[in-house]
Amino acid sequence: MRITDAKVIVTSPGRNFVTLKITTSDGVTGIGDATLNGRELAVASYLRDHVCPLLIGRDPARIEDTWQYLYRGAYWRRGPVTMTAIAAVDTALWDIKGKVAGLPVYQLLGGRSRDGVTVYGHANGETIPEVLDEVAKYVDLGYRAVRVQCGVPGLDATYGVSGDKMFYEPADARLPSEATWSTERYLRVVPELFAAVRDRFGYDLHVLHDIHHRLTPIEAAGLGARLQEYRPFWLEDPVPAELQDGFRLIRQHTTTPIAVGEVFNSIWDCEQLIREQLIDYIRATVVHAGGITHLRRIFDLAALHHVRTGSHGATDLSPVCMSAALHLDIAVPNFGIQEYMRHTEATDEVFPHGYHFADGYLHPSEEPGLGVEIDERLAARYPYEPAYLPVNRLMDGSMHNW
Ligand code: CS2
Ligand code: MG
Repeated sequence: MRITDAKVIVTSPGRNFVTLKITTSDGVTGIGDATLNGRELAVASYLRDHVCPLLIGRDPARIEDTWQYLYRGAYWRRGPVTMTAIAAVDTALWDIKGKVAGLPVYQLLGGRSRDGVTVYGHANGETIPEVLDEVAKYVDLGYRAVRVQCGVPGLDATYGVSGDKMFYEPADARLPSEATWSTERYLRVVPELFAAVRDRFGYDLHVLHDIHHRLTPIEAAGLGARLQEYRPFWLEDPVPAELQDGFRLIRQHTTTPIAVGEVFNSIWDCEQLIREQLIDYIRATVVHAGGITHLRRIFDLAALHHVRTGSHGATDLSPVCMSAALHLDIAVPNFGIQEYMRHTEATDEVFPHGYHFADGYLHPSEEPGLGVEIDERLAARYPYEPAYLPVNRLMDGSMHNW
């Protein structure tokens, strides 16, 4: 069996997705998510212009060798574009391997370690009462875990709060929209939010919150200590994580669990964080961290250091990524939780898949491979539309982190 075709499909059923489709001489096909929100065409070009030509004629069964060939062969290693492109190839090859073996991919990863993949939904609102009503909807749907995000009085917009409650799409404009940020106002609201959630829903529900890279380590330390009584399941991305040492400062002041890593693209982005147990959950994903092959290495390193998985699962990661993530989630020994921002009906129609939600869990497809396909005819109806993530400025106009 040889790879005979590798093509990139860019489609925008409500938001942009990039998908790699690999076809073999036996007619078996595999797909991989290559979506990088706000920089989609960079990955599409990296694949079309620099990777796909190298795949033709290769043995699709040689997943590890292809991974090493693309990683080492690039010379310029790592980075979100390169690792998202490699991830798409890797994911597509695992899809093919599962189809050829006649097994769902998780069976090739050691089989089930659990009955289902615990997921969390996103409750958000401009005000705390609005958030509480959204939490109630997720509890009614059977979720065991909910992320809570609310508006900050005096700020027009903030991360995680959107008009559409079920489908959060941050890439909201053809040029980056500009939001204003105030750490002081934010730090006043979050403890009130947690107190209200615990007061109404008690302590059996897992409650998560995403700080989205906006604090300094000492600010995050203070917030973690302040929230301790409300037992957050995790505080996510408390600070930008280029400085892995910075998390030592947070750890000195609070036992509130920390999750980080959705923007990471290789094991080296988190090696110190994991080795020194500076975090409790690693959020790296199949689509941005080099695919199933590399993400499994990250998860295995995490397992050695008491760190659990908590993969990113936002709307801008396609159902192809979610399908692949669930095969890892159901198999790894140190699974923590899986983010599950639902996709729109239009997206689900373009990417028919076999995973399903029941009783607070997502269940991977039992079909051979990943259990997801792309309807190319339907995909062609949704041409690419430029869309950028917002940027954040402080009240004085200084650039901050969105
Ligand atoms: C967020 C994402 O889901 C999350 O935890 O951090 O919504 C993130 O903002 C987007 O994936 C960026 O494209
Ligand atoms: Mg996040």
